[in-house]
Amino acid sequence: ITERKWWKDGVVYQIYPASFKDSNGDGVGDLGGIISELDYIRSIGVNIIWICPMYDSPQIDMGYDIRDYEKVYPPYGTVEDMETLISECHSRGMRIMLDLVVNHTSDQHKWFQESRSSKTNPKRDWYIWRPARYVDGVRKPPNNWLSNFGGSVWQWDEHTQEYYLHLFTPEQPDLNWENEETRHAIYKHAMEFWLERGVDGFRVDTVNMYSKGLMQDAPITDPRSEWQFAGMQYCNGPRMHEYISEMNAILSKYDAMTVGECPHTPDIARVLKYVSAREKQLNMVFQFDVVDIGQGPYKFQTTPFNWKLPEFKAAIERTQNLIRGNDSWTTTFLENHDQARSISRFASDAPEHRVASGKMLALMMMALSGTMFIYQGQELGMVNFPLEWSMEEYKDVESGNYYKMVDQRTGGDPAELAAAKAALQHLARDHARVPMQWTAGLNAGFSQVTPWMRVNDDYPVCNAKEQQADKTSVLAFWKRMLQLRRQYVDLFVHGDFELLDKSNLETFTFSKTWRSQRAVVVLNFTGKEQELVLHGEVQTQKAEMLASSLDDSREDSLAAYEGRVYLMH
Ligand code: TEU
Repeated sequence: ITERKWWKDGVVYQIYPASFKDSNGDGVGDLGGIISELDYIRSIGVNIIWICPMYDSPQIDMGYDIRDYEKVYPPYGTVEDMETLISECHSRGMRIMLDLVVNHTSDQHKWFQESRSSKTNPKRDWYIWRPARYVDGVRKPPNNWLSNFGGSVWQWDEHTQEYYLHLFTPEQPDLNWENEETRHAIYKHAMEFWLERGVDGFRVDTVNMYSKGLMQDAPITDPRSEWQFAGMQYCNGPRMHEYISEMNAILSKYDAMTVGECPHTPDIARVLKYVSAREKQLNMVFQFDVVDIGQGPYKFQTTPFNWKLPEFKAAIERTQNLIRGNDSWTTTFLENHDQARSISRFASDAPEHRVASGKMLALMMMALSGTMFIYQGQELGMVNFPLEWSMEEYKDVESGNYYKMVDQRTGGDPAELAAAKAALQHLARDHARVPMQWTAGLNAGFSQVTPWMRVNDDYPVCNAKEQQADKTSVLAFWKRMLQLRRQYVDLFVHGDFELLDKSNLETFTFSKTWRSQRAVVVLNFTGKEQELVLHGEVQTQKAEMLASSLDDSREDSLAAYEGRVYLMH
């Protein structure tokens, strides 16, 4: 029996500072805006907030390029404002997590400025520098790795005539974790500085990328490109667990919660090394099985809705089964700042289905085990912005780079560019980053002035103010679902998951079991009525409906995008 740590039953609300609420009239969200809406957040029924990077940064990758760990990005506020935010959370009985981004820094961080100044600088080894290779007299980087945002992971530095490694943009050089002094500086400045100020935990960015191993060439999966996908090379390197144990020793002194981002790790045994309590590494991880669905090998090289429901179910099953018979823990989430909106991706954002889809997905999440994470606006059923919006509205470096790459590679082929745009409309990170929709008023109540990203067109029909006053809203339904989750915490947060209709293409049925308690969830993932079947042995039991996502549920069939949960007796 595993210990019930405080974070297990937690519901986390993720905040994107730039797009949550602008309190000082500059078109960008800020800490004052977050503080002013803490009561709103608490009213949903969540008890932990996670805020995306609010550190000082040149914002090449929206704050995931940190210039100074101990300073706040001035448009967001100051360290004093952070102290206020922390105490305002605590006085409401809520906890607060920050984003810990320590695989890389900004190229404007003073550590990197020193490191690049000369080959003999004491901080040279704090980053990953390598000499060039020469092939037929032509200068080449040390290997063929493709960066997460396109191009090589190596950037040539004229001044010292070497390459440095950047798994993300060239403005995000990777720190050298092999250097012990570097690691201790990271712990002190990025972790302890904030733990001392009372933060309750961290979402640990790209946690499995610190140890790079031998950095050998990746296999060729895209013959058209010089740079190859290398996630399997740079994730989960040989010293990973040693580094995380070291971090854990500090974090556990503060009883801090950790959730690590763990991409490219299909092997469950490997995931367990991170999340099994006895390993003393991380409390839980985000795996990408569910949110990667429908993405091409290069994310946007795909067509929208090319996947089938059984893939989605299998992905959920994999992350749910992580806790089965283990001392490990898991997470449940469908959205974050790197993902397009879940209604648009997994159900339907057509005006006639948006509300039903949002409620159905809320009901599903309510019943899944693990710590739950909700992304700002998900509680309102916010959806992707439309295809008609021009490329100008996409601000994310990943989206822009991809579109440029297609443009260059195809010589501006209109059909190729249209396909790229369609993929971006479906999958781009920008959809999560448009302003939060507070009211039907000016700029959706986000700001008094024109916001840094355009407000989605649907704010008059999808905003917090109107949903707070409407008992049939997506928001009202989320509140009900979070109450139900608390009421049956053993069953829904800790219970065992079992998939009951593996290959059905229209519905998703699963059961949750905790000792003698059992619930069955049925979800219709189509816009058509479906027959109601409670699969498996549960058919012989008496089913009591605990909730439906529709107000007028029919006895024997599920309406379009309806979800229900039954308690079995
Ligand atoms: O993302 C890391 C990551 O694994 C990426 O592959 C991510 O999936 C990306 O969004 C691809 O679309 C984290 C942050 O969440 C992200 O916002 C940052 O851009 C990135 O690290 C670099 O710090």
